[in-house]
Amino acid sequence: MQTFFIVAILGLGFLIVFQIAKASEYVAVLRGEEKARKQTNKVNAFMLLAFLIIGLIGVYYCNEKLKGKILGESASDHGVLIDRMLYITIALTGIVFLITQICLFWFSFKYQESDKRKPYYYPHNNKLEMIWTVIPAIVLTVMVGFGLFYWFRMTGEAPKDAMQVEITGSQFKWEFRYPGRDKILGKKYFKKINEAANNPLGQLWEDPANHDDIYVSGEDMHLVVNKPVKLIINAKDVIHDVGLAHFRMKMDAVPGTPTTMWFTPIKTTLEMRKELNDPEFVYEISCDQMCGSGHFGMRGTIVVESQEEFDRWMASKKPKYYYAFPDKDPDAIKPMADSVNKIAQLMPKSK
Ligand SMILES: [Cu+2]
Repeated sequence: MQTFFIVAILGLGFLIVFQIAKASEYVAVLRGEEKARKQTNKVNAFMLLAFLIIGLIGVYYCNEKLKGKILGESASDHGVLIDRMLYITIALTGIVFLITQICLFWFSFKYQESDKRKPYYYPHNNKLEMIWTVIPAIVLTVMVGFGLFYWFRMTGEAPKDAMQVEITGSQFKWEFRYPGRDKILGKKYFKKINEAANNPLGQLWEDPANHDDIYVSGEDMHLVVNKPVKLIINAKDVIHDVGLAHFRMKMDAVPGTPTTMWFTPIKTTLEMRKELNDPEFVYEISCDQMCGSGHFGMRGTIVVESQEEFDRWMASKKPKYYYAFPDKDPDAIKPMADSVNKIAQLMPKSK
């Protein structure tokens, strides 16, 4: 039914345009070609001017309407730089946009065809060509240069004291891994991925660096305020993207090719809640690549907290290794050994 209506509306629209075109053709014949053309020209010139004015009012209106709807101040050090770059770009392109659009439409109106003047033939001016080629080229080069500078900084080597968190995307969830006490993420191999055997990331258990790695999924990622964090980003199936809008960071998660980025969170979750007056506020991870039917639900959350709070949280976690090999877990072995001893003590001593 809907398709029928769309086709019918399109058909009617075509008919109307066709009829108008035909009617104006007859009018032109009746009135005389020349006169009709001049009149159309006048109408066009006026409509161009109207378009400029209505368009500019529209731009202003949209701005007013959407004020305050964008994200607040950035919550990371790199985000501050990104925001500044964005505002400079918007300001520069905004000024150029206004000047060029006003000139385009105003000149079309002002210099419309008139019997009172003859057009001046001005085909070429090298100097002008140079000016409007070289100046934008320089400005754009500087802007791209800044972009590249920040890009290399954010994807480059993280500071020595940075904490590491591995984040792995899959349809449709995020999994996090912390390197544990040794501060080294153990080696992985995708063929070892086995959810049933407590190895969802394919950690190679023969690598001792894996034995203290903490695996977290289905809950918040925890980060420490004012401490640089390097994210090591992976994907298990298709391309995902770690989008951290509050920190103004994002990076693709590509299967088989780990990507990295680093930043320093500068506000804790609690500080943000106070600042935004929103007790429900959480930092979000959104998947920024269309990755399948559940893409919209690939939302992760991040808690930014003090070092003490982070340490407390970390202390409550058990390395994945002990889930895969419970017999190696000291916390599990000790009570077991204790109860064996107790039973042995209670047993009547054989003679
Ligand atoms: Cu995704």
